[in-house]
Amino acid sequence: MSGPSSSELDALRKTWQAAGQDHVFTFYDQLSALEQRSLFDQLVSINPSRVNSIHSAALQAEKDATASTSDDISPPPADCVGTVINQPQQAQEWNEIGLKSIREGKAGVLLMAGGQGTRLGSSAPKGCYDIGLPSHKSLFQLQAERIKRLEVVAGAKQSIPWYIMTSGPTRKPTEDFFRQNKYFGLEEEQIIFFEQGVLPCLTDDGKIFLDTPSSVAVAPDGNGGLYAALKTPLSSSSDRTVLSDLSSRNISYLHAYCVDNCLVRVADPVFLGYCISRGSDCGAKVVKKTIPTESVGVVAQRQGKFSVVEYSEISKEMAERTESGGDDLAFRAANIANHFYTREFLEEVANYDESKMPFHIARKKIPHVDLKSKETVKPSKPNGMKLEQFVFDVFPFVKSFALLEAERKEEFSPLKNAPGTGSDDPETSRRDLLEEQKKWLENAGAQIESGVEVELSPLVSYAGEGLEGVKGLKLVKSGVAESIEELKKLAA
Ligand code: UD2
Repeated sequence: MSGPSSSELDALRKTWQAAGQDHVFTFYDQLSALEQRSLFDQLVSINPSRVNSIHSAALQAEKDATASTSDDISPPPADCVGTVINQPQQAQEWNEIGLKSIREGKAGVLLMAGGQGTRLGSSAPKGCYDIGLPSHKSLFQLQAERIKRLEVVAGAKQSIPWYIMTSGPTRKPTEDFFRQNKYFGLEEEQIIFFEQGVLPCLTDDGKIFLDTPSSVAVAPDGNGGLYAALKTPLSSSSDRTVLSDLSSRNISYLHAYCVDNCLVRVADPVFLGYCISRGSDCGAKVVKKTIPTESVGVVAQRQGKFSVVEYSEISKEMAERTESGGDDLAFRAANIANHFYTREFLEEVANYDESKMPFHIARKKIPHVDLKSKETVKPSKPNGMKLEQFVFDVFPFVKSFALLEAERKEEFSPLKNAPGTGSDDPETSRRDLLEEQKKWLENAGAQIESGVEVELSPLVSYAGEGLEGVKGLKLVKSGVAESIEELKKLAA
């Protein structure tokens, strides 16, 4: 591999000097030819003055957020809020509309799986995680099987496309995992991997970190990187993008969700149907905030525009306020990163200037090379920042917003923390999934002996349907059922 010419190198150095970031060349002359090439290529792919602008804008946005007052914030207007809680008839109507969109091949799924899951303490992509179910299925497998089942339930003529957003650190292991597991029974062509961008990690005063003498430390640009990634070629050898693929498949509606929720109803027909019936261009599914002090962001309005408001941004009085005539909190729409989009809306947003949506600062522990000693430093407390866009920061630009309230126990149990933490960890995920399936079986008329643990494959039931055959069964053995016949074998 040939190294860069001296004129190429000079031109690059000048660009980085002009941006005040040329310390990234500190070790350049000591590197092997291969390392020099690799650093050169990485630096060519980064625009240091763009990084400086993003850094200044993010600092400004942080200041503005601190200065903003809670007077600007109001609960979502009642006319855009729907609920499935205790509304089975209504949910059924929306379900039919959603199933029709799936049957007609108009619905697709967008998975945000570019995060690194550092809190979980696993280096593999979060979707590969085994939450300890009897079947040991990974989160990716549960989601794939729900898609497969839904195609059957809807009587779909074509498969539901599944767009999976990865990032530099997660792309290869994610693709390898799917290949090794034969795409969990889905067609290879229905799964489309794409990659979000990365941004350099910065010191508090905006200097780019090196993570080795020959590479800049980078991190994914946040789940809001989704929008720019929609128009990025899927690979270096193709012009195809997510947007062009959506258009060629004639997909009109998308359900987007986070990888780490074991209860997620992928391509949820009820949510799709609700948003479609309202003619909305974007929607959010939320769950009820349990108590006023719960640390979750809520969907609300800021100066009349939809937004996610952090718990720290609303006063105690606002957090405790209830809706007139009821006990429900006025600010209760807890965000679970579960969104609906029309394709037209995504096409519009993907072409926004990047400064239209803010970059947020995440202060983190960033391992790096010390420029003087050349030693690797592994900090024990935050020493710098990652810059991220948030997926919900498009809400202010939505023309017709739809908010759907779902039952937390049925739809949301996120995996955020390491085993044994006691909340949002693998044990709570496992517990909540098995508990939900137990309820489906009991609702269908089965009895489950105390201490017996039955896991139902998503291929048997997507959301409690299709269990007519279990009526009257007394389940006395623990196990995994991949079919109703297997379930019957667990009965007395
Ligand atoms: C997210 C939401 C939060 C709440 C919570 C519920 C955002 C910004 N915050 O918080 O409001 O709904 O989830 O679980 O949406 N991801 C990427 N690329 C990235 C970073 C993250 O694809 O660069 C994905 C990640 O793989 C995951 C999702 O986004 O599927 C949420 O990421 P997270 O766990 O970092 O977000 P969290 O818990 O801070």
